Amino acid sequence: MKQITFLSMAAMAAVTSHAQNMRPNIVYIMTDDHTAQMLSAYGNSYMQTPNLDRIAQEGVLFRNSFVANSLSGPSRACMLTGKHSHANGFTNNEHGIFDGSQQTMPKLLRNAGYQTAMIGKWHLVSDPTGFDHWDILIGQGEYYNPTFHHQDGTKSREKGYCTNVITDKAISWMENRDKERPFILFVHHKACHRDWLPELKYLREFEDQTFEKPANFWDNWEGRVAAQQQEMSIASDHDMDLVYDTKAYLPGDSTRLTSTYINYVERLEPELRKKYWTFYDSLSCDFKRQNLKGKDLVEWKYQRYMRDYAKVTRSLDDNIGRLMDYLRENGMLDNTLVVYASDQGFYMGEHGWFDKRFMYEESLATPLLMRLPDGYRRRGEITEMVQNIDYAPTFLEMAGVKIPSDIQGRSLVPLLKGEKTIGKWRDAIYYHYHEYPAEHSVKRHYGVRTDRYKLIHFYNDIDTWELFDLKEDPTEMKNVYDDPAYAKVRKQMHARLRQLQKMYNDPIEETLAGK
Ligand code: SGN
Ligand code: CA
Repeated sequence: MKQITFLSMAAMAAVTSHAQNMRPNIVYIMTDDHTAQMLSAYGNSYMQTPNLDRIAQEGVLFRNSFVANSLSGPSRACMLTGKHSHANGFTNNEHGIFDGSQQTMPKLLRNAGYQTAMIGKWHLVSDPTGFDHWDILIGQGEYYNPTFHHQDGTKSREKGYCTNVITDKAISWMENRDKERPFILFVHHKACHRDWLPELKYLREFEDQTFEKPANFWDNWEGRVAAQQQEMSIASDHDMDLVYDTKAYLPGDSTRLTSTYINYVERLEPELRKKYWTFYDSLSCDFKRQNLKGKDLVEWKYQRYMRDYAKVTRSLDDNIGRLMDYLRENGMLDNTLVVYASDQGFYMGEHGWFDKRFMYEESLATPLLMRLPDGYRRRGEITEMVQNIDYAPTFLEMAGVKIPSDIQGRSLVPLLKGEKTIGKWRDAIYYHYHEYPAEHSVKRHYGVRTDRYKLIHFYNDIDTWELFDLKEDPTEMKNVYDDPAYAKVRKQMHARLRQLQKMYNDPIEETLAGK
């Protein structure tokens, strides 16, 4: 009898260790401000991204992938906690300090035996918690020879282009990890954030390309009061700065040489710096000579913006390839979930804008691609609505860790296994943006999006509602909130919004109503 017990325990131990060995590694790659319009797997892209596309070809592409709050720090906090901003406490970049003592997904994975590492842009102000290893950029970080804040408290300037340096660090950490245990590695790039400083080998890339402006570039924001008051317009020199953003300066002008922009470039070694200035000096001279005005000037700014963003994204795609090659060559792909996401989407001229923040489609969305480990059979496009609060429960479930009941996101595992979800998946997502007053002047707002409609309330020093019919008006040019034909939809969407605010425990609408 005793022997049987002994045997069954041994067998159990074997099963457990087998199950443990099957726990996938997770490589979570997140970029900054990379948008689906600049990722060819999404179609209609302004540029080719072959390495990113390969992840989608071999895995899955989420067609309806959204964030809960379209801004860096808040988005990262949602991802780490699986909770909306009001619940994790980090609502905005300006005043937020992430409470690192709270429950996070990396902490739960670490408790379950995972090795945890965070490399690159962190942007949550307090030091990272829950990681065996971290090595982060300070704030937004720098493109050239970026300074890193190391786990031992020291800081040092690392040689190279930021996207390459982050990839090098990620690979080196994987090389030196404990190969007996699963891991989760967060690789957080600075690319493609403003002010789009290219890797020097790509300075001339895309220079022959003319990008076609989106059809709603000259949007006058009629019927959308908050949109009229933003400060993220490409046409406006106040919003998109000629020197900082589009690098049009008077070469040798010393007043220009004191700007933040110059300081970023001065980080380069003298030889590379010379190469940089030679290129942009010549562009600037050409710009002055043309003496552009009105729409011609805006067109010039648009092309500069698109070209530099594309250059930065080109280096990013190269580095995705490099990281994937490492996983492939080391035989890790069968047992690794690779996730590619951005902290939010971005405007590439839609509505005349750059930046993000609004609950309109381009910045509510984020690219989301996954290459799946063995045992997850779904391939191709997934159309269910997913959100960045879903990543935490997904990783926990895949790692065999119980999902705590206070996590607000939903595990994507049923979708990744190819299970039928008809009638079982969410039919609406909730969004809440809090950072106002702040740069780019986007009013505070919250809202609900279903597969067909979107209702948004802008509040604080404004009180306006917007309703869009995404089928009839996919580019959100026509606010139908006051259109009698939509009275019923409006009522239904209000009810759905109240339900979601209740479900997620965000009392904002009641607070505003003075209840
Ligand atoms: C910086 C940028 C803004 C950007 C915010 C937030 N200005 O402040 O354009 O909206 O970051 O971006 S810059 O002059 O510093 O480039 S986020 O992605 O980090 O949330
Ligand atoms: Ca961002």
